[in-house]
Amino acid sequence: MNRQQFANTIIGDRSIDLKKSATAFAPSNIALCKYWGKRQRELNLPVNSSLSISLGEYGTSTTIKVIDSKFDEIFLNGNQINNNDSFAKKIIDFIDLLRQNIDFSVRVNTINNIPTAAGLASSASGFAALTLAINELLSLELSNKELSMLARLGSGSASRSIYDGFVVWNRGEREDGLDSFAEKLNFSWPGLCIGLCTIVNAQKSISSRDGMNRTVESSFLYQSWASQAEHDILLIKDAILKQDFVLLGSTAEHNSLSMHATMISAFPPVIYWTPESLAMINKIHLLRSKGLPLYFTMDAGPNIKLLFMKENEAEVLASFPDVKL
Ligand code: 2P0
Repeated sequence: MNRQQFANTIIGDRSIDLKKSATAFAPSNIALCKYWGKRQRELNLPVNSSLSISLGEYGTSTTIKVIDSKFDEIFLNGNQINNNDSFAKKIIDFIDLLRQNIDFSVRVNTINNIPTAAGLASSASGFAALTLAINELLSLELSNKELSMLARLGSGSASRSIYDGFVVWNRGEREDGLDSFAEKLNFSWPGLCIGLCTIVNAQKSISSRDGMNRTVESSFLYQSWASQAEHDILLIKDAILKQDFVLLGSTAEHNSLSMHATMISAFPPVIYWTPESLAMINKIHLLRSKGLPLYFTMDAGPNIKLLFMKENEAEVLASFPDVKL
């Protein structure tokens, strides 16, 4: 099955009522058990399941408006992007999948309140918000499960940004991808905090997509990564169920470090860390050795996300005054 056939299967024979415009918000998400590697590229089918927490009001707001023009117009944070730019192309390709043979053009306005492409997963919230906005624009009334599968075609991690709270993206087994979707875990953990430490607010040197493909192709550690991820996701679910912060923090940190170790063992290596990232990791470990329950996770970029409990917030802020909560 190709992407168009997959999108058509999800939309099925729903009747389409094209509105003039629609707006949707989707949160960014931070994976506690990471997605790193595809078993099938066309449909963004992952090797391993992943588990994330959504970031509340940090994310993407997307407005999509029908316009009287031959061409789509793509705006990012208020600036028009050339339609030949890879960012605009990905959005237009994605909308093409869902146009359903209706002849219309749109202006897409994407507003991120998180740094784009700095390891804070703006493509996740971006494709999730776009999927939600198109669902509204075409009056499709898709379920969250269906929305997560469509968002997955834009970017794998976008499947998780359809929901708030804790979210699991089940890897699925099927070749057609119809069992690879995200779902919300019905647990809340009000005292759990995520702090964003921006080390570099810049485009990354290698995209997640290229980085993960290279890792799958060339790392001899890749199979161990996949086995560890399937093990870690069970531990993290258990930690959430029991509200066991040390189990959650230690498993998430170990998972992230193992993902980075696997990336570094690709060739050419995929290295997102900078000296500043490593200095911050050392600082976290020093504070932990002195008794502060503080852990971290890192994605495909140099930035660090701190994991801690509300009762330790003052101590964390004293050591990391620039952290964003
Ligand atoms: C994650 N990342 O689970 C992992 C951890 C980055 C590191 O999902 O190729 O942008 O579009 O499916 O979703 C980033 O990868 O990649 C990602 P594609 P995506 O959050």
